[in-house]
Amino acid sequence: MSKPALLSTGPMMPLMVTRMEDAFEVHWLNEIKDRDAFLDTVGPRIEAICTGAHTAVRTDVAMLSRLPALKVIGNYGVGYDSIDVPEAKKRGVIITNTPDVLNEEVADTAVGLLLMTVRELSRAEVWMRNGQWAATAADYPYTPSLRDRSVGLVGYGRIGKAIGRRLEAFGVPISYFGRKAQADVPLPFYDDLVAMAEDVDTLIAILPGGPATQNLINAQVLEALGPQGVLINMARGTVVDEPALKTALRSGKILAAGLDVFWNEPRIDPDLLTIPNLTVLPHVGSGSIYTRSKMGNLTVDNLIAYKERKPPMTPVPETPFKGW
Ligand code: 8YV
Repeated sequence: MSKPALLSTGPMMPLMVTRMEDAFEVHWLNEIKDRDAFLDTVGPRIEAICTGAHTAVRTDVAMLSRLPALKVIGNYGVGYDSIDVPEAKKRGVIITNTPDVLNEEVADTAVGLLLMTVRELSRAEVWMRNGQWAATAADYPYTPSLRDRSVGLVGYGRIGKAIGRRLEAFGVPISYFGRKAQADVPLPFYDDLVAMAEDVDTLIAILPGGPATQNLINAQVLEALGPQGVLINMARGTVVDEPALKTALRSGKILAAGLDVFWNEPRIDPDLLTIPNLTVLPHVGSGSIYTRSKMGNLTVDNLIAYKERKPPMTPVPETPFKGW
């Protein structure tokens, strides 16, 4: 049986490469010099795409219109904002993602970043490595604390709930922001983000990226969060107005921020790295060997389901499976 043609928009982890090359004729976009010529000649045969936020390639109208035989997109990650969903849907393409398998890992990282930011853990380590402990024989300056804080979760989906469970164990009260209140959730709910930012002093963003949430956390929200305010972003860079955040951090409008995600990853605004009250991580939320293996296998399982004309495990809600 001939192998269907698959386009990978960038490099993937070895276990995915092995399984994909076994089942498909794989073309690696990152290795193709003349993409235009490739899309002209091979594009019409491509039936599957494997993509992920780390490839920084948009599966947009320009790309989709060159792939008339496309049936399935396997997104390595839960967030699929790099894909033009309405266009894929219009073309009858099923999008799959990797929900649930990363919830606990991302929640662990979120709480880690929160503690790093509030208790200045990376700054304290740098201070010690630079010999300042030995030189000064002084305590590292006392830091802000998680004690007496209250957290507003910007997004209360599966990962938001996993973060909430952890914060409960930390004795930190939580509220949540969303479009509508969720049944059986006894927490304070806000559909007005400025109002929630006024009532809490810590925001954790964990909601989908894309046009609907672009710059949701803007100057007004940061102002409402106030001078003791801490912002943690585990979602997508696009949900935070980055220039407004820089101004708020530099002017003391908020106390500190911790970012795992940025505009223009991986070539982020270098000016961000000069801001001392900003803690940064290179988009490592789900980046453990354990969790990435589960995500990688689920991504390929979905693609192979197409090859075998079986139902995909995890199609996204916008493109429900109705047959191949
Ligand atoms: C991955 C993510 O970094 O799941 C997501 O949406 O952002 C991450 O877990 C990314 O998908 C890798 O491409």
